Amino acid sequence: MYTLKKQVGHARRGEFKTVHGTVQTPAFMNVGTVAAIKGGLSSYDLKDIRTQVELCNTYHLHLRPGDKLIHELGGLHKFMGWDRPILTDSGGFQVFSLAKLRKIKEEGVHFSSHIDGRKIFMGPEESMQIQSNLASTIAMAFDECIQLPAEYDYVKQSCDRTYRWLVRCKAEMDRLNQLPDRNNPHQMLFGINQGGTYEDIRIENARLNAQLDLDGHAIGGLAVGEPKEEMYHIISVVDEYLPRDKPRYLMGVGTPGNIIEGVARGIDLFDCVMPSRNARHGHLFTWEGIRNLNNAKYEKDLLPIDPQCDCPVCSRHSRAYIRHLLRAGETLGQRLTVMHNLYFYNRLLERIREALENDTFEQFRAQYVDVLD
Ligand code: PRF
Ligand code: ZN
Repeated sequence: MYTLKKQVGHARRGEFKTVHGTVQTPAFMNVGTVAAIKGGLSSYDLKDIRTQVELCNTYHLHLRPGDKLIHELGGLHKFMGWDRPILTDSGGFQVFSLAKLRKIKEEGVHFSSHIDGRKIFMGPEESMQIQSNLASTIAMAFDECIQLPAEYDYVKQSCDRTYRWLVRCKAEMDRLNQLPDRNNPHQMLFGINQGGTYEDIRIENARLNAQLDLDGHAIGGLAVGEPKEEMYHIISVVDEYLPRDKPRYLMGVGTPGNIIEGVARGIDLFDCVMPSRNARHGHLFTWEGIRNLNNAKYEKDLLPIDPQCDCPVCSRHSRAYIRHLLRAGETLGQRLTVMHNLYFYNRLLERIREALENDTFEQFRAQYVDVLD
């Protein structure tokens, strides 16, 4: 259940209650695709870096180790040793970005596994069944994430189908939640708005999605190559049509600048691989902008990654040491940089929440939006 605590313009400071605890929003969800954060962070590390929600992937976990196994072992929370909320993405996006030889039909998608080439079928019912076996806190609807640029007619057809899939997802999730053997019989379902960059398709789709009684609404199909102004415009357009009393989630976005602008347009939840992926390549987020630790000038630098950061890494280690670890290919280097970057994102959202509470969001936005983009 979502409670709006304060609104500043379109920006929302809220609270989202789940069976696995309450999420303070706006929030950043940390991506742990295969039930692990890349870089070797454990679930107790995540608590140290103030993570509220972890995101895992239906597609990957279905392929390995298999959702039936996770169900048998008591669900994803028990399996991972993480007791806070988990959101699972539906497989829609991953099937389209990773799997080979896809064939999209009304009933769902036929594809080959990117691991062993095995032929698999996933439709809305299968996606819900897998997510129900995983027993995540929040399941995502099975959708098609359209690659841009795309023709109007294709986008229209695809969105109509994604909506029909959503109706099937809802019916299947309602059925699954009634089964006697579920590890989370209160699993929530979020719908996903699609429509490329066509305003009228986005609006029609958002209107239809809003009429279904869902637990939250995502905006998908953005940050797939369009200019950021176009993305911001679509968020503003869709914002008007989504229910005020449900959380809104912008999928796969983005830079700190994108997140600040998303919040300003009414978004409550975000996720992105950027902080962890960049970290593993030595690109660190700091309150002064991006710092590239591969740069030779850090060879003898005894300062922490970010002197303004109080994460477990910055309070202990120097740029020189971490640069050395990365260059030596030591896994500790990735672990430390990922920890810092995820902490930075979690703190960014905390500072945004504080700014909304203190009526200083516009100053915060002006101060950081360009530095952190
Ligand atoms: N759909 C799903 N997952 C996603 C996306 C989407 O459109 C995106 C788009 N940025 C990221 N992750 N199911
Ligand atoms: Zn730090």
